[in-house]
Amino acid sequence: MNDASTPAQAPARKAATDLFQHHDHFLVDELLTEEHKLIRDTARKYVSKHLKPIIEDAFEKAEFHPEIIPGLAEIGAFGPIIPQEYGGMGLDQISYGLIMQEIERCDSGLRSLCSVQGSLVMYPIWKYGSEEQKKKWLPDMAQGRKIGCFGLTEPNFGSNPGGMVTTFKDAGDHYVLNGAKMWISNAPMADVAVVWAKAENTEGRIHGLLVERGMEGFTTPTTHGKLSLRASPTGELVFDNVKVPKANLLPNKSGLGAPLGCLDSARFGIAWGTLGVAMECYDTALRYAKQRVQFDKPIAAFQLTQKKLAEMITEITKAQLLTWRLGVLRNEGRATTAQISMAKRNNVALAQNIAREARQILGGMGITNEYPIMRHMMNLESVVTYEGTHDIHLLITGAEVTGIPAFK
Ligand code: TGC
Ligand code: FAD
Repeated sequence: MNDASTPAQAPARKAATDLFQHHDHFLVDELLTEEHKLIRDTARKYVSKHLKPIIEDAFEKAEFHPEIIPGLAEIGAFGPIIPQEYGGMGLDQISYGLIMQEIERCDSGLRSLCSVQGSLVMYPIWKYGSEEQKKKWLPDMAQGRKIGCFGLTEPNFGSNPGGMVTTFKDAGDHYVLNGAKMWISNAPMADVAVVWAKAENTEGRIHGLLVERGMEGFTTPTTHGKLSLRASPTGELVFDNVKVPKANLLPNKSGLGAPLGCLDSARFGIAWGTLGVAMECYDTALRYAKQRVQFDKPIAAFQLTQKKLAEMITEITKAQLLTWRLGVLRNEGRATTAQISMAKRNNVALAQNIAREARQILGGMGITNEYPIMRHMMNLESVVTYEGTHDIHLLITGAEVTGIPAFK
């Protein structure tokens, strides 16, 4: 795929690697503080200089490049909202969202790395962990010296995690953990897994356990053959009588609400991230359409191309406002799970639609890795499924507006 050569008459790929142009149709930037803009622009420059040049190769070879980890830590990608006393940056929710927007502008798999590390591992340790657990893990994770993963999904329990069959039992001075998790981002390289399991001695109440690489009976086989999110390592977590020290149980919250609380934070990051994908695909298509000539005119001059572009920027603008408002509500501690669901669902679907239309504008070039669009399309097939599928988020909204949950 890397050998694909650009035909002489097609616009050069340079457009796709330049820094993103602002298409700020409703002056949404004015809603951001100077600090927000600085954080976003720093992330944007890092992504453009260090991530965009390696991503097509990493995706094609299904390889993760560990050398990007220190740079990601430097721009605050790992747990940006974690307080400084634990090594985080103590940023607000909008800053967190903007960093995810810039990273996912490059690739959803790279944003996955950061979502899992920050929202699904550091967040539960910070919110539900003991002081010792926070001190042991958070500073190293903020710097990317330790990588985490989050084990909720099981082979037979995806959308319905409450049915999980992974269990642990009290064995005196430790717990014994048995079961398996599937589809776990970062699993093959993680130093620690936040694992959700039912306690046998409390009628199956769900708890979080910190399971560390090297514990006897704990393995993390890699999942192969993914045609989506190829730059993000995925694996299983297998527990065969793993002895977990009692000090590794997250003591301050239990029940299904504990993992679902982490998902609120990660889904919020996805809402921002997929906005970045939509912006990148729109930007790529707009530049291409202005340069590509057919019937003696740039294709941007044809009404049907303009319809596509006009609809894209309209949807992006609406989503920017929705997502910014959600950030304000989260900063105020007022955002609900249903609001987060609506934003995650809306923004993933709009990114899918925009990517599909953008690919059409690029004609045949749209299917090559000379441009990022087809890769984004493939990635979005994971993003629309993980962290709650498109339909589960619809049902969460439906339950909120009717008061009647329709999941079961
Ligand atoms: P339900 O009865 O609604 O709730 C059970 C208990 O949880 C409480 N709760 C919450 N608490 C805190 N935050 C939230 N967001 C909460 N939502 C619910 C609720 O109050 C209740 O508490 P209690 O005390 O009454 O017991 O639960 P349900 O079993 O009916 O399920 C509802 C449903 C379907 C919405 C939920 O199970 C769900 O969201 N399913 C989707 C599963 C999912 O999103 N999995 C994601 C796995 S992780 C992942 O994909 C990572 S990908 C990362 C990457 O690579 O980027
Ligand atoms: P299912 O739950 O079997 O759903 C299949 C279909 O049935 C979907 O269309 C769904 O919407 C529909 N459906 C299910 N229930 C209902 C209902 N009540 N009403 C109507 N329709 C319904 N999980 C983790 O724990 N940690 C991770 O790090 C992680 N990373 C992932 C990375 C990737 C690349 C992928 C693909 C998944 C990852 N997941 C992770 C798992 C992910 O969260 C699940 O795939 C997701 O929750 C859906 O579960 P499932 O695949 O079992 O699908």
